[in-house]
Formats: sequence, structure tokens, C-alpha cells
Amino acid sequence: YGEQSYLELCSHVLENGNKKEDRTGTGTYSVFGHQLRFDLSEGFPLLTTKRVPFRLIASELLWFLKGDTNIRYLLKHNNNIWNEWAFKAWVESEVYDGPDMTDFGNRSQKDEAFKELYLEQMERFKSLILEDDAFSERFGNLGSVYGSQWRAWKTSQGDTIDQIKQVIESIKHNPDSRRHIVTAWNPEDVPSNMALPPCHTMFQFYVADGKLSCQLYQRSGDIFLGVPFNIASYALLTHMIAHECGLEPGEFIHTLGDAHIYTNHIEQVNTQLSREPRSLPRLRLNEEKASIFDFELEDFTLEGYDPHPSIKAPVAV
Ligand code: UFP
Repeated sequence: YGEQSYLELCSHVLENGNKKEDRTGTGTYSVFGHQLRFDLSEGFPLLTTKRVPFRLIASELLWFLKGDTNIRYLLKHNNNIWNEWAFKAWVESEVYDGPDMTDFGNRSQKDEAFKELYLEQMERFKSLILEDDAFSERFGNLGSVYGSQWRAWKTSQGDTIDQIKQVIESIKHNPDSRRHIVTAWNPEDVPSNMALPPCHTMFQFYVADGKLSCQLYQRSGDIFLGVPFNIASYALLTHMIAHECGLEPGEFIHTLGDAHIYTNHIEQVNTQLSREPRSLPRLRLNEEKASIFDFELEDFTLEGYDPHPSIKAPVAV
């Protein structure tokens, strides 16, 4: 249960994981099929054995819930987590006129001189997204990402389906239903239209005892960098939907497909494993907001978050 079970997953993968090569060329230790459970009444599951940036998780979730797929909103909130995906399309396009950025993710980790060039271009990219409407329209838009899959799923008839609205209606009016599902995996879109095929392929809600639980099936989880974000993001979503439906938050159940630790995160994981978990923070939502679509960043208050220091690690792109 809880943070302890996350730490146990880390040890388990280090000890028993299969050594596997992966798409990014980094290499991982990996297991297939693992489940973590978080009782949301015991506190908000933001890990305490390292600092996890709640502000980034919350602004990303609000971005998804708006159905927005353009990184401009994220940049306005000083959130840079999706930049590389959009940047890649720009530097590979015919309008890009800067130094060659091929394989910028790996190269900027190994080559200091290149890193400087990369950071310069990234700053230029960010200013263009923020200031130039036509540029942002073309290069800020990530296309089929969670925002569009959740709020505007494209049907074969040419209509769209708002899965979030529908699932909230179904939780309110038919709580015992076994069909409270939101899906992001669309085989028609994978892989050609996509920057990154959805990692969170589907999630389901469950109502019992006046409590709302959520289970996520995540096909692929970067245990050190991605998973702590993902846990907090779905926990926050569960709190928000429970709030709108007049329910208490129940459990968040995190089911992972390929759960992996990148070989260049092992030292960081060991540092984290040497730390003692602290008590979890509490999340308060602004009671005055009735619909989840009305929430803004300042409607979330996290109380009592006192984590160990953050631990830096390179992202595999
Ligand atoms: N990843 C996560 N969580 C996310 C996300 C990505 O763990 O929310 F967007 C990681 C999983 C994997 C990589 O290490 O990103 C995606 O690569 P692939 O598509 O090859 O599974």
C-alpha cells in the first residue's frame, strides 16, 4: 500500500527486472504487470522520498481537462514538460534555420557545447510559441494527445465524443455501472499521427460506499521519473471528479504493463530507497467550484508536504 509499495516496486525491479533494450537506446530493467494501490483517504499520494512538483502535475491535468493540445497554455504556466515533443517537429521542419538538432535529447546530455546550442534554440522556440500565433498554431499543437482524446474523441462519423463529460454523467446517474471508462488508445492514430502513443491507455471509475475509486492501466511506466507524476495526476483527477459527483475519494489503483527503471536512473533510485517515507500531504479543493471544468491552479491547496529533496535524472526521449 501507498508510498511503501512504490519503493518495493523499485527494489523488486532492480533485483528481478529483465535487462531490456528499449526504443530510446538507454536500456532498462523491466517487469511486466504490476499493481500499486493508494487509499486516498490516508492522504494525497505525492511521494515524500523525493520532492515531486505538484504545480506541474496540476497544470498539465488542467490542460488535458480543457481539451487543449497546444503547449502554449503550459508555457504560460511555466510548465516545460511537453516542450521536447513540440520542439522536435519544429527542428525537423523545412522552416527551421538553426544549427542541426538531430538526436538533441541524447546529444545534449553528452556534449556540453551542443547543450548550449540546444538550450538557445529551445528558448527561441518557447518565445515563438508564446508570441507568434501562426507559429504556435503550427508547432505548439501536439495533435492527438490526452486533451483531444478525453474531450474530443473523433468518431468515424466525423463527430466528437466528450469522454470526461460522459463519464461524469454516468457516475452521477448510474453509479453502479461497470462501464465508467475513458480510453486514450486509438489504434487508428498509432503511430503515424502521434508524438508519443498514450502511456495511460485507459482508466475506469468505481463507486461504492459513497466513495469514488479509479484504476488506470498504464502500458509503459518510467518508474523513477514518470510514475510518481502519473500517480499524483490520477489521484488529483479522482479527487476532482469525486468532488463534482458529491462522493469521497476512495482508492487509486495503478496497474502497470511494462514497468521499467532506466539504467541511467539506478543511482538515483538507490538514493531514494535509502530514505524514510514521511507523512503524506492533504489536498484541499476550492469548495465553491461545482464543475471540474471550472478549476484553476489556485483552487488546489496542498497542506503539509514536507518531502526529502528532489533527485535529478536525465529523461529518455
Ligand atoms: N512515460 C511515463 N509516464 C508518462 C509518459 C511517459 O512513464 O506519463 F508520458 C514513459 C514511459 C516510457 C516512455 O519510458 O515514457 C515512453 O516510451 P514508449 O512509448 O516507448 O513506452
